[in-house]
Amino acid sequence: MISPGPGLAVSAEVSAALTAGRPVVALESTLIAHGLPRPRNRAVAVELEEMLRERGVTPATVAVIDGVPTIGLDDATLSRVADDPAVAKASVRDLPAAAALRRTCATTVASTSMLAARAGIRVFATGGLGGVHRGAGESFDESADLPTLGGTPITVVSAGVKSILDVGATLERMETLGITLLGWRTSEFPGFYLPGSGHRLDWRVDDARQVAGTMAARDRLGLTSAIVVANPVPREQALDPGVHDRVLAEALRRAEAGGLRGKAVTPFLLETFHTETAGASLEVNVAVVRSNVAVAAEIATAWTAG
Ligand code: PSU
Ligand code: MN
Repeated sequence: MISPGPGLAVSAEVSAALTAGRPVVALESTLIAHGLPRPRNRAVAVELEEMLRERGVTPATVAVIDGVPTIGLDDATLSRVADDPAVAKASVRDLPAAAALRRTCATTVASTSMLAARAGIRVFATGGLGGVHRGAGESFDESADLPTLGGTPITVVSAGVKSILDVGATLERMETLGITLLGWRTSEFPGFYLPGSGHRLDWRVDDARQVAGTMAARDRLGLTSAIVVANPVPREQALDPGVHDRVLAEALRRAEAGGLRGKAVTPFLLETFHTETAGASLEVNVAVVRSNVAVAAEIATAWTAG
């Protein structure tokens, strides 16, 4: 029997699926509210949920609605999160204040993982994880996604970490934090907009049953850390590497010149990519998330099949 932790609202649909042991995949809302431009963002949010339903999987989009961490949004709430520019970005540390002040917030990989795990959900699909930013040795800018995943027993499907980050440093931190890292049909860590990052992976899996087996073994060992399944963007849908490198340099220069700090950095870099590539990076970002949702559906199905 699933008993969601207190302080959560779990939709009837998600709650019924969990209780019956049917597959459920969590989806985050920061990607929707702050990672993709309006109005495309709402269409993508709806499409991702439909993709899961077509595969017999219950979608559980997570957000904070009027202060209440909510697992599984109805159409009106999903539209509100996508459409309202006042919706804030909430990591784990923001949840208590958002609850007390009854704010509506989008949840990051960190807060979505923590809330989904608390509701009994085992699999989550996103685009790319947050990680260690370039220049973090000075700025100390490391996403709260990493330490949260170090202590949250969920399986996250992502296309690696966003290439705007220091990928090598992020991999080192994932090692330190005990996050299990599996390459999905690859031995190279993916580069979000690009299929590869040049960094090798220790573990490769080729089907969802191997991931479910890894999850079961993790549980038997009493570990409470996340498993990250790194799924490269399909090669034919990736960004042109030359365009990628040029735009990345420009985006980093603008972030530096603008003195950007804190949680504004990642949305700024992503938006600069979308404008500077005339929407090409946006299409890649959407392709990345679709591909991750498809893999997450397979994993959630394999997990419930036992
Ligand atoms: N993946 C995407 N687009 C996004 C994000 C991930 O394709 O916008 C979001 C996630 O919510 C992730 C956040 O948790 O970016 C990281 O933000 P920060 O670096 O401030 O922790
Ligand atoms: Mn940061």
